[in-house]
Amino acid sequence: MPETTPTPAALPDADVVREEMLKAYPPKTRKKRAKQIMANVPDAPPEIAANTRTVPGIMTQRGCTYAGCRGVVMGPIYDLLQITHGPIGCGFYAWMSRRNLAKPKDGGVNYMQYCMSTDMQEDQIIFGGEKKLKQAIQEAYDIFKPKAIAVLSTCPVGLIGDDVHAVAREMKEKLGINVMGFSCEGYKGVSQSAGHHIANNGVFKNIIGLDDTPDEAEFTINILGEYNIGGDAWAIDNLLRQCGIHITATLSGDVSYAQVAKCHTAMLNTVMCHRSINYIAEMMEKKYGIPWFKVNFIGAESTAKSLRKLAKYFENKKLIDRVEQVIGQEMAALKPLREEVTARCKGKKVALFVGGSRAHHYQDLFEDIGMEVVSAGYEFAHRDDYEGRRVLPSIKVDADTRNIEELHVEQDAARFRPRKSPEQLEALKAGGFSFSDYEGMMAQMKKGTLIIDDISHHEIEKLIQIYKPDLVCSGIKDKFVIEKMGVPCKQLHSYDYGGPYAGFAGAANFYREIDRMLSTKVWKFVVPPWEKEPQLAATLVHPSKTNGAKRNVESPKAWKRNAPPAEEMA
Ligand code: CFM
Repeated sequence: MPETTPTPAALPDADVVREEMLKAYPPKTRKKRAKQIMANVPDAPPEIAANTRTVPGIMTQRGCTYAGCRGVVMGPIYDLLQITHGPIGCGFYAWMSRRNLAKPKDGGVNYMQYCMSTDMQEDQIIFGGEKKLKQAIQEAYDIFKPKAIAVLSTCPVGLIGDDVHAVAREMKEKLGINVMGFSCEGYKGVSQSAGHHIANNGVFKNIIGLDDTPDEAEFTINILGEYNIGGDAWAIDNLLRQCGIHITATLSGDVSYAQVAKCHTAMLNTVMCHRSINYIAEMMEKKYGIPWFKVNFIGAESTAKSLRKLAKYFENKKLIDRVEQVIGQEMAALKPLREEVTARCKGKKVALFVGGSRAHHYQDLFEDIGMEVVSAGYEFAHRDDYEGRRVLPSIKVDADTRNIEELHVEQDAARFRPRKSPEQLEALKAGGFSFSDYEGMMAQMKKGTLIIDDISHHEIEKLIQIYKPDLVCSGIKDKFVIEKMGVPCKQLHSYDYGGPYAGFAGAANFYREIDRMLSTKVWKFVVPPWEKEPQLAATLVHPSKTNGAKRNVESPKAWKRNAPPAEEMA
């Protein structure tokens, strides 16, 4: 995007909005948040403080390390029996609370329907839980006879020092199946992101490479970082089948243990969610010689782009023609709906605050129907997801990241097999192909849009007052606050029970959904509770200046009155 890209006319000045957001905070919080709220410059993305500790009390959307490991990456491997070692609450919250769907193939079992936990009690917290863990593994084995068992640790496990790895080794020996431990205690990192990394390490060490039998297909790929939320992986699979491309494994969405074990035999790794799985892509490249590149199957235009990239990689005329034919058919079928929805949605404003990749991916879907992204941010992504992978060497390793093991990976003497010759790779690169790269969210967003990392409730409220977006995309923790302010909120984690939204078929679902949400008249009838009832608001005053806390009582509608009018901010 050229430097001269104009700031969209309707956008308030991002720097002014930023000041407005920050001014309510106490000095320390203000200083920290100032590094996480940025006016975007697409050609020279500013450095953003991402993947740092959340300020306590700001009402973050983030989850914990255990959630990232157990819930996100491991959970969807449907026939891997997974036991949460910890009190029952953590296990319960990883039980079908994320909409990752699975249909086991060939009569396979599906353990995702179960919630298995050691249900630690006070006794184990005081005297240790290893004995109970062994019993649980034995019991699970006796009942289910699974191919493999994973043990996922929650906070108390690390605090009391249970050695889940020693227990796993012992039970592996005893039962003769793969038993693996994960030290993914909730506190291990600043968010679920640390859990992704721990899961990637565990899957790479303990599962990938166990079966060297390749799938019999001409073009085999893995989709890394696609979790089949609302059936997205199925939509992608259908599309790729039409083109003649075979998926060896989708990590991790509707995937079996056996598929993961042989995924190193594929000819290519494509990466959807860079944040959660770039580690596996990198490690597989080093060990097995599989190249990877970034794709995005969210949005019709980006799906077409990703398909073309795939066809180009395989350098096969028949495949290239087939892909063009599929794109042509699908785009033509989508056209009437896309035009109809665009006519109503064009120019409407949207803000997205989701996870570590969707806040970026879904911008393409909104672009399909002419909507304008005014602000976006991730919950827990790292600087490379904002600014692009070229900043990787300059990311400081702090105490929190040092906590997580970095695997030392080397070429596999017997199984390293470059999928392309150096000449072929060079020719592809010369043709504009980029391998092992992700340019990040900021390069794609317009100049002067507002980037907010780990957004707080206060900032969301300010954002809505100032930008008056027509739609916000977020998660369950914010959804109802946003909707009580009279703005529709689309959950982009669970999809609000909808989906799939991937591929061309998914794009059609999304266009319809957004059109409905923006066209309904209900939002103007919403009167938020704080307009009906008086609100108490406290102001911090330095103790030397007062004998007690100063208290302001805001009248109804005060929050609205106190907000600067949008025109002033423009
Ligand atoms: Fe990747 Fe995800 Fe996401 Fe993520 Fe997630 Fe998710 Fe997400 Mo919720 S792996 S970073 S930890 S795409 S659960 S399927 S929707 S926050 S944007």
